[in-house]
Amino acid sequence: TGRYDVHATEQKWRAVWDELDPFRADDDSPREKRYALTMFPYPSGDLHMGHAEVTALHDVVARYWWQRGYEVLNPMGWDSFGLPAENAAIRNDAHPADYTYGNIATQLESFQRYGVAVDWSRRFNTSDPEYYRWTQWLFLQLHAKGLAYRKNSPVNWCPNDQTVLANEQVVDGACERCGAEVTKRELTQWYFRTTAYAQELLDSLDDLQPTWSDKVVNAQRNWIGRSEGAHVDFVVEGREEPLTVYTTRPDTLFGATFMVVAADAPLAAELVTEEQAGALEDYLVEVRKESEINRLSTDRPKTGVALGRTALNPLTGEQIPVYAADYVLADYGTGAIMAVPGQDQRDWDFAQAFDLPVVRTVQPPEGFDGEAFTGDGPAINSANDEIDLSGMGVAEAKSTAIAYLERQGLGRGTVNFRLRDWLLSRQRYWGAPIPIIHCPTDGEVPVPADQLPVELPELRGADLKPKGTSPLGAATDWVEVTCPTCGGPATRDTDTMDTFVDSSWYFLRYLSPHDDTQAFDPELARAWGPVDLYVGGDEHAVLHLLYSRFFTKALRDLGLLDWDEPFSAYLSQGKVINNGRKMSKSLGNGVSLGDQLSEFGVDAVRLTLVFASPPEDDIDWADVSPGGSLRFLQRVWRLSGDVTSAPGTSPADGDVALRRLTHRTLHDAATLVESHRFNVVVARTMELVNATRKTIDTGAGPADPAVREAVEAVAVLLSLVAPYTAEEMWERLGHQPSVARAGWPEVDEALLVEESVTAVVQVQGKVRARLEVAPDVSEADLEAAALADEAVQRALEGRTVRKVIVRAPKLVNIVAG
Ligand code: ANZ
Repeated sequence: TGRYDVHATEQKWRAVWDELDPFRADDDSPREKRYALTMFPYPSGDLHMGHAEVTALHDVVARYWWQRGYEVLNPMGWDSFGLPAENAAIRNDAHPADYTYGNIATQLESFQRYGVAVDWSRRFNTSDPEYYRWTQWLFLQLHAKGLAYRKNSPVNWCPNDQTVLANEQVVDGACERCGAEVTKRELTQWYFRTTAYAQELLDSLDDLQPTWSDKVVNAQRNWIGRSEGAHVDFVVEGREEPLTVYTTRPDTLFGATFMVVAADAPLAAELVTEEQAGALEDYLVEVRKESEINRLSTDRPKTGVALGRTALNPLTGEQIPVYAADYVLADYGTGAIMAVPGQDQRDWDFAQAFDLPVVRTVQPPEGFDGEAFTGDGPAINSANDEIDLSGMGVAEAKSTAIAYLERQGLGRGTVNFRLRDWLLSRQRYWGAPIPIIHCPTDGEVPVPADQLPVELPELRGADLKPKGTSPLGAATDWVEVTCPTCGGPATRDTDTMDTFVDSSWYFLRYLSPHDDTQAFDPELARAWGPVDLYVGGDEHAVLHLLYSRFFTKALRDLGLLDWDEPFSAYLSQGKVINNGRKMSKSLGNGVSLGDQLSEFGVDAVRLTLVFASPPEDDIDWADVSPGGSLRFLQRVWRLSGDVTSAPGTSPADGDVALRRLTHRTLHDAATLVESHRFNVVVARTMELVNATRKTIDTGAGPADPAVREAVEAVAVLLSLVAPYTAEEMWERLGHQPSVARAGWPEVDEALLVEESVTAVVQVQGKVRARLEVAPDVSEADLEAAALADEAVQRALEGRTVRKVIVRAPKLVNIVAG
């Protein structure tokens, strides 16, 4: 009867939901709390398929938690500082806020149309002064603890965006954002001391491993990059200070035939002799053009310059030459290495290029015809009068060498991390200003808390053009201030913060988004946090997750938070692709979310995204059928119109087979949602729909109370995935909205039990009967049933039962004599 008008249904329920606000999270609720979070969007245009996917998947869990009786916090806001808005402002002679807030309005409308289960009362934008006031405040807390500091060092520089980049933002030597090749520049910049937490950031990954994907955990592990090795001191001829190197292979010290210093480290300039100074200078010009990845690459010809000095290998007693080269990085380890060409391929290549000796200190296996041998094997050529490593494997030789070096005062065992401090200052406009005042007398002076936020000065259009220094510098009225300490003339810091700072704590702001007395309420953080499930993309596996983890630990140590980790579980969703390729403008294979929604409706698109694959996998839009999803939704909608029993009818006397399937489906769906197998939940719901249709058409009929029970279960199951259709069904079934808060139907355990199993009854070892019994039959009942069976009684005629062995529910063995 009637026709399912998808778009009219959407209109209708949006209005009802606006009124009911079913997903408003109540801080004072007595229910158990759950915090569900998706990575907040960046406002670049309208929503796309990626947003549709992540929110559809995430909604399954948030909505499920509501149905299970939790109080659920599922907030959303906008990560609204950043370069695209600034570039648009330059192009259009506008203000970045125009682009930003225009797109936010568009996206908000689209999210509401999409029916996400969000508490909209908590939304905020990171570019709102009410928000970045607290970003600045948190920066100052870290600054006070020595966790934010300034230093001068070579930094990654994007020549296109004209700003520095954190190491994490350089991908294969290119700017993560625009793809331009990244170069190095010497600059004074702000850093967060992430390295202070390197070990803890690594250790806590063990606890996260079960609820985070291996892929993400491993990416974080590699990024932190812990290695164990030693610092070894080499005496340099004509210099008082030793030249200290970091090595992970102190066992190979006998094979160190030369040394290499990073060409761009101050050390190189300091060590170089007058004769070689010019050569080093020329070489440096070349080096500055190279990206880090290129520099470390093994398959690149080795270049370098002799510094004109030698150092003493403490184990061989040989004087070995010292070079400067670009394959050693200035900011890793000590910026200098002992080169062991026999065991390290880059050193091997350098030795070949510069005609330097190779001494193997590990015996390669027989038949080895490679160059450097990096594997394990017995030590060779590794003995002098005081230490003999001969024959030891790498691990033993390492610890023996370290112990010796420590005894002799020549070195010490150390742990090293690849993780660098987080470079956070940017020379761009559209970010949170760094709340520091530079005073000629008092140095770095924090802006007093009661003067926060330091709001951005009004700049627009061409004012924002990248010029290598921050555009904020041009706002002289804004820059020139009086020092809060001495009252003398001073200047504001003109850099803004990396937008990753904004997103490192946003999950805390949702707890009390309108609080103008504090960044977040520690009580509420205790009540709601940490985030129970975080859903987002793999592209943030390193940057955002690591930075948020750092912030959480730092805030804990500041006494502001009592969690150790921000995200208890992390689900990384796959991408939506098309025809096997990432959607992109240049390939012309983009799929417009708006078009899909207009053609098939919200629910069909959501259902398609959830049903297509396990959430971690990519979805190829060419392989799925939103039309099929829509037809399915029409079928379930018709089911709800077919039910003729009254609401509240007891299902007790209903068709047992259908009842069993309903309860089994509800039971399994719960486990499936909890293990994030959302696509299977949909498949199981489809089975239930088919069985219900059959019961109506060719079985017990539409009046059977089991039919109502089944269709109501379908409505609740679909409320996780297709909220509009579920709501419409619920109304047609005679209920008040909202089905989203109807509650998960109670599962009757008795209906989960398999109907019966066959028990075999033996008398004197011979099978005499087979009984259909309940799977949970007691031993006593099974024995009684066996003894009462006619065939068994016949077999026992004239004998006495001596012993009955019962193995419920499968076997009864009767011994008689
Ligand atoms: C001698 C040696 C012999 C090394 C050998 C390796 C193999 P990870 O594991 O990444 O920490 N190294 C140290 N500082 C460096 C720098 N600033 N730039 C480039 N390379 C550097 O690697 C540590 C190893 O990388 C160190 O151990 C050092 O080379 C090199 F058979 O020392 B090794």
